[in-house]
Amino acid sequence: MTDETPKDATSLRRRGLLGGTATAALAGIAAGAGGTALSRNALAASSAGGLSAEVRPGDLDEYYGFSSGGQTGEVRIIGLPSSRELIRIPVFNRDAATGWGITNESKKILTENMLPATKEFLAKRFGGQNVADAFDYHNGDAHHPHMSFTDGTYDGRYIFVNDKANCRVARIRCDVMKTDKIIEIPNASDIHGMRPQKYPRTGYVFANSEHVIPIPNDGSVLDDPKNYWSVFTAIDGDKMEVAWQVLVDGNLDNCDCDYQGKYAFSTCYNPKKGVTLAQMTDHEQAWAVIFNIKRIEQAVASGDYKVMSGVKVVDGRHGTKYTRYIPVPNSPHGANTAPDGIHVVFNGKLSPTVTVIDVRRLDDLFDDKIQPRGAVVAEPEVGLGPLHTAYDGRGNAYTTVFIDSQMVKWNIDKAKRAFAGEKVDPIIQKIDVHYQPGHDHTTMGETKEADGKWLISLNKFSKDRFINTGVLKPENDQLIDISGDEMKLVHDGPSFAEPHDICIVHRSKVNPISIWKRDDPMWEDARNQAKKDGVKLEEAAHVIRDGNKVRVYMTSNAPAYSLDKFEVNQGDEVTVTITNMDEVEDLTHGFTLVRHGIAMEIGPQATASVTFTADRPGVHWWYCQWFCHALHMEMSGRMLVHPKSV
Ligand code: CUK
Ligand code: CUA
Repeated sequence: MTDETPKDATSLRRRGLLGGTATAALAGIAAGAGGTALSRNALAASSAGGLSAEVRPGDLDEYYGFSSGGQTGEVRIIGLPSSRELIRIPVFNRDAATGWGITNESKKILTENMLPATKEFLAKRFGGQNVADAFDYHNGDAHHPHMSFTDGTYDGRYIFVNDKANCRVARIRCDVMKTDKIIEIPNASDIHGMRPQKYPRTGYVFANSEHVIPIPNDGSVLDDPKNYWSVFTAIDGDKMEVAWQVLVDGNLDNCDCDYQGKYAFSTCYNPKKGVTLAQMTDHEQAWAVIFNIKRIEQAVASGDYKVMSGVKVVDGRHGTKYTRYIPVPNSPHGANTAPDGIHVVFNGKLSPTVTVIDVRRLDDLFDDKIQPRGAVVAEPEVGLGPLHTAYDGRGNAYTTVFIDSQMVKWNIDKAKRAFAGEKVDPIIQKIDVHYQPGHDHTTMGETKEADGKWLISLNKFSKDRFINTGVLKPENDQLIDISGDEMKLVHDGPSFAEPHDICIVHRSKVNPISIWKRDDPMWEDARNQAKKDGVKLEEAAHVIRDGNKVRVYMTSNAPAYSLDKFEVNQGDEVTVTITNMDEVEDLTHGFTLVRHGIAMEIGPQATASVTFTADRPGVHWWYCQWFCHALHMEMSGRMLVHPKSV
């Protein structure tokens, strides 16, 4: 371990920190709570020049922030710099507003690409007879929303986002801002870090499996962590299928990739594969794992893999030609590629340092011309608890330090010179954030077009920053102006549990439509069924009986549906398909069936459908729940359910 030991003897400092992580963290919170620092920041924001976060009534924001909803399982669109929440996109959650998880179209997306074992498990758990009844998981944990790339910058096609809780990756179509694919990743314990390929395009979506598990996880290996592994997954982002996986030593945390299309990177903690907190942290060093994409693709092409759960898995453990393990101080968290296309930062978390590598040295690393640590070009000490780093495109980096509750601005070039022995301090400025920041993100900062205007700090605690909301407080997403020489905190933005990450995209990159196209694939099944039933969705006012299945087709035109009643028998399986014929922007109708747990959104020119069993004899009103017209309250109809004759 001599020349492989991190040059900076951070282990010593880290030990002090680790010795009482909880205490230190608590102390950090207490320290951050001081009122002086906060008023200082607020003053700084209001006095000097710089950018304004004010977006006046009727004015539009410059950026889209795609913010992960964490354990709410959704993605939110935040307008920046105003920090106004604009809309929520349901992904892994159920959503009462739009009927996500209730409509046939959303259920299909939620369930169609589940692993067979999951379908079986959920069918038993929820007592369903088929997948649609069995439904999906009821929760999700969305951490990392990122836009698809073409040639190193956002291309406005998709947002991809992971579900840590139930091992899924979803794709959101940016033309309509709706989720269109969700896949479940096999051989993984949980899917955490996730980034799209930057170059030449996305392409792959890279996803990390975090906790180590036996593979296959069939009960033949239990408490034998030496036989636990994690996998690095490359998903084909066009097809939304797993392209390949790589078997890895240790827990993979966050990932990123280069601007050349050659390498992907993951932080990797728990190298000894511990399964308790004490074991997971009982070592001084972990790794940044480098994946050689070309070599892995060659392995897949030439057959150097094993098929596990239907997926080609390449062995990328220590000593193989597919990966390199760069020792970094324990236990790294964020992985962030700089917009210069050269530097990648691995954030120390339990070490006060961040480790910077130069991607131009990676060819030599894979050819064994240099030692793994030979790729490291800087390792500045930034503060306690570095988690994530963002960039301004002017050579500066901004690292969140969780325990110190600060945002740290440092210069990459100066950090390199200091690492080379020059007496220079890379730290430019530290400001308090409120409190305990996790991710940070700059405008366009994960692309080659980083514009260095705004930085957002996603803080895990808000404590005293807002009026008291009771036991559960909002998080605090703070907006920082980085356009000048000094960081200036300009806005506090409360958010609900809990955005881990936000992807900030200039509005020129995104161009959603306002009215659906009638041939959209979203309701292809409904279109096909209507065709079989001889019904034109656009002119529908039909009740088709097919055994005990009843298909009800109608249209909506403000303020009426084309049917004001339909009749079915108790026990019938009823499918209601509604096409919104209004062609007016923003004119969404709905369908809420009383006492049936059914509600759905039907956007302009969209078709939506829902299937249920008519089990309650009687008269049941349905109504439109989107306020659409002066006669919106009258927009309703009746379902008559005839009792089963005895
Ligand atoms: S992780 Cu949450 S603060 Cu899931 Cu990106 Cu670092
Ligand atoms: Cu249609 Cu309210």
